[in-house]
Amino acid sequence: MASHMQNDSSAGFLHEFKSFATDAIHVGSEPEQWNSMAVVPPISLSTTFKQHSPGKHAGFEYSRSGNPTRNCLERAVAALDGAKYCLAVASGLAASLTITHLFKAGDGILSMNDVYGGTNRYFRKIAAEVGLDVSFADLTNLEVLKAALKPNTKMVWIETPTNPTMKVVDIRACADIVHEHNKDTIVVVDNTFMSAYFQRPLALGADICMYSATKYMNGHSDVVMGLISLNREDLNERLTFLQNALGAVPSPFDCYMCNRGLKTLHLRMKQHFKNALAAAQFLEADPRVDKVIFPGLPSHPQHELTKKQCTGCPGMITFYIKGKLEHATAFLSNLKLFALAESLGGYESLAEHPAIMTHASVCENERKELGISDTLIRLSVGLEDEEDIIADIEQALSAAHPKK
Ligand code: P1T
Repeated sequence: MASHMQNDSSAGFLHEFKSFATDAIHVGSEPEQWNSMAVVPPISLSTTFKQHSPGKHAGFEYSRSGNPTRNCLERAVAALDGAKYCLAVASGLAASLTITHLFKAGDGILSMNDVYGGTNRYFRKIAAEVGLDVSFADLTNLEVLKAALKPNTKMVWIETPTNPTMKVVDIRACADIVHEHNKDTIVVVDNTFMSAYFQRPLALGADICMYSATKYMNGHSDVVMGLISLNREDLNERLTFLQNALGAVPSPFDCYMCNRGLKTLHLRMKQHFKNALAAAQFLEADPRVDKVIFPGLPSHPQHELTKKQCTGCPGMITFYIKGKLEHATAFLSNLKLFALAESLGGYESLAEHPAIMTHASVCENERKELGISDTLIRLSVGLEDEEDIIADIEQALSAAHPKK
C-alpha cells in the first residue's frame, strides 16, 4: 500500500541551511542581554520606557516603535532567513499592507495570480482603490512575467507554493528577470507555506521575504502575526518608519509566543513533510481522488524546481475529489481527526474548502481560471501519528463515496 512505501522525504532536495536549529534556539535569546540573565526572554509588557534626559534613552521609547520582546523575535527570524533585518507586524495582511505602503498612486504592482484570498482582496479592493496599478499574472511562466512587467512596475509579489493550488514559482529566475527589467523593482516572496526552514527567498535574489507567522513560523495556531525580512538598509529604514507610523504592531505576548514556536520549527517542519508525503501518496493511489497537488510528489509539475530551491515541503496538500460539490462537502463534514477550519501550519491537522472558505473573496471567474473548483480540498497535515491521519482521510473518503 502507498502509505507503507519507504519515505526518505528529504532525498534530492536542497541541503538543510547550516546551523538553522542552533540559530532558532539561541539568536535573540542570549541571557547576557538581561540583568537577570534569564535564559528564556522575559515578556516586556511596558508600553513606555523611562528616558535619562529628553531624547536620551536606553534603546526603547514607546512600545509601538520598539519593544524588547519584539526585538528578540525579530533578531531570531532575521537569522533564520539569512537576513540583516526583520520587522514583526500584527498579521500577515499587516505585512502586505506595510510593504505596499512603500509605493504611491500610479506605481505598478504585479502579483502572482494565485495567492491567498485575503492578499487578492487587499490588492484588488484596497490597493487598487487608492490608485495603485495592480495586475495579476501566472509567474510560473517566465515569458508571461516578461510580458507583464511595465515601466511603472515597482513591486512583483510572488507567493510560492501558491495558496491553494500549490503552484511553484522559480524565485531566482523571476528575481533575475525583474531586476534586469529594473534593478529598483522590489521582488517580494510570501514564504508562509514553506517557512524559513524550507526556503530562503533572500538567498534566491528576492528583496523582501514576508510571512503570515500565524502559520508555520508560530506553528501552534494561537497567534496572529506577520514578519518581514530583508537585507537592504534603505528599505529597512523606510519599513521601520512604516511599522511605527502605520502602527500595525504585534503585542509583546504574541512576540514571546512566536519566538517560542520558532525554537521547534525545524523539528515540526520535518514531521509535517513526512506526514504530508505519506498522506499525498495515499491520496494519489486512491481511485476516489482525481488529482493530488503536492510539490514533494514526482507528479507535481514543478517537483524538480521545488527540489532545487527548497530543503523540503510543508504539510500542505490540495486534491480534487471525484464527483461534485456534495462529495467534497461529505468528505469535509465527515473528517474526525482533521478539523474543518480555515488557516494552516499548526501542529493539528486542518482541512478546508477554498472556494467556499479561504478564497470566497476571489471572484468566480478567476477561481475557475485558477482551478479553485467545487471539488478542490485543501489539507494542512499536522503532527499527529501518520496512521491516524491516513485512517481519517480514508474513512472520510468512504463517507463521501460509499462502496456500492
Ligand atoms: O491571516 P494573516 O496572518 O493576516 O495572513 C494572511 C496570509 C498571507 N499569506 C498567506 C500565504 C496566507 O495563507 C495567509 C492567511 N491564510 C489563511 C488564513 C488560510 O487559511 O489560507
